[in-house]
Amino acid sequence: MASKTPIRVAVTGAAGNIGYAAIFRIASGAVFGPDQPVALNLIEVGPGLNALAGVVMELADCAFPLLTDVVATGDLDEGFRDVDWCLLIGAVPRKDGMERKDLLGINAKIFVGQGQAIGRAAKKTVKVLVVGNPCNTNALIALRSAAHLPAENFFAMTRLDENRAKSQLAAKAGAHASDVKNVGIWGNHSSTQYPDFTNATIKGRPATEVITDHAWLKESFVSDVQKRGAVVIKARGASSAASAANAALDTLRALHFPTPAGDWHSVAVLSKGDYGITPGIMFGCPIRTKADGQWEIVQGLTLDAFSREKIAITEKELLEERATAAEALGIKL
Ligand code: NAX
Repeated sequence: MASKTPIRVAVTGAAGNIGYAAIFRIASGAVFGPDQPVALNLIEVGPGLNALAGVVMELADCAFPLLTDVVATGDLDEGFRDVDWCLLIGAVPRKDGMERKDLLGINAKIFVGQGQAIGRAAKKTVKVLVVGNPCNTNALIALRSAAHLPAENFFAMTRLDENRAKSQLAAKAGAHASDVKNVGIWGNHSSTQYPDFTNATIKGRPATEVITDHAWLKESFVSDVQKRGAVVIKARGASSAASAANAALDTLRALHFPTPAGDWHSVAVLSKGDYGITPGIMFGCPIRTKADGQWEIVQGLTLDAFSREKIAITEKELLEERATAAEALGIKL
């Protein structure tokens, strides 16, 4: 057993599809490194608690050298006690006949309770990544509910969209996904998101020089990334799970370790007005993680008229989501 203090990670929805695909990799050391012990606090509700008992048995059966202990619970205060990271995956899915407004209202209440419990029980330095949809607005609710915790430590996941965008640009350019860098996902994790190809690079060259079919970039590429989740659901009969878990782990790693020179990664953070975005919404944008663990929004990017127009659409949607959630909760967000 390595001698470092364990990093304690809480995961809600731990027995669900994404949770199940994520926690074994966290326990194996794939996120925080091969010499960093980890502890898992797994949180479920209802029938998920029965399934969770089996997941805990499987974790034991893996005999992971880095896993120090596992807490499995339905109690939020117990689940978030002294944690360093919260991965909030559990959320109520949209069902047939349910309006988007209803879904926002139901999940809004869940994230108030979780935010409050994180504020009470977690370490004051805790970082929170929200995956459960609508993840941007859920993250805003959690951070507003965890009153005294720094807003800088709350994030919503747009990394799956970034990974999808990189993969599609690489396929078009005949390159590998790892050759594609500087892809920023702006705005909401929804079909209004804007995957910015105008600042992307492929093998160090502007993507707009490598891919000369600009109509493809503006139309097919943007739309395919926006709708990729729906296409996966249609093919698989279930929403993206392994790729979503992988993106969640990529996000944790990207926020834990300094970003390599010249690169950046995408995640939604609380807008303070950078690039003219309305303050007070969780907005996807390109960020860099610094050596001290703090992060900064990448500054000085040129956003052309096309990009500005797309960003305005997703900004409008997030403002509407915030208003709907605030109305459902009867509070100001
Ligand atoms: P599943 O339905 O397989 O699992 C969800 C699990 O969460 C269930 O086990 C359920 O019991 C549990 N749960 C529900 N409410 C809870 C609560 N209040 N506290 C603790 N646990 C709770 O869904 P899964 O496929 O794992 O997806 C989880 C969430 O991720 C959904 O909201 C989904 O929309 C969202 N996604 C977000 C993505 C992103 O990029 N941000 C992409 C993938 C995914 O669509």
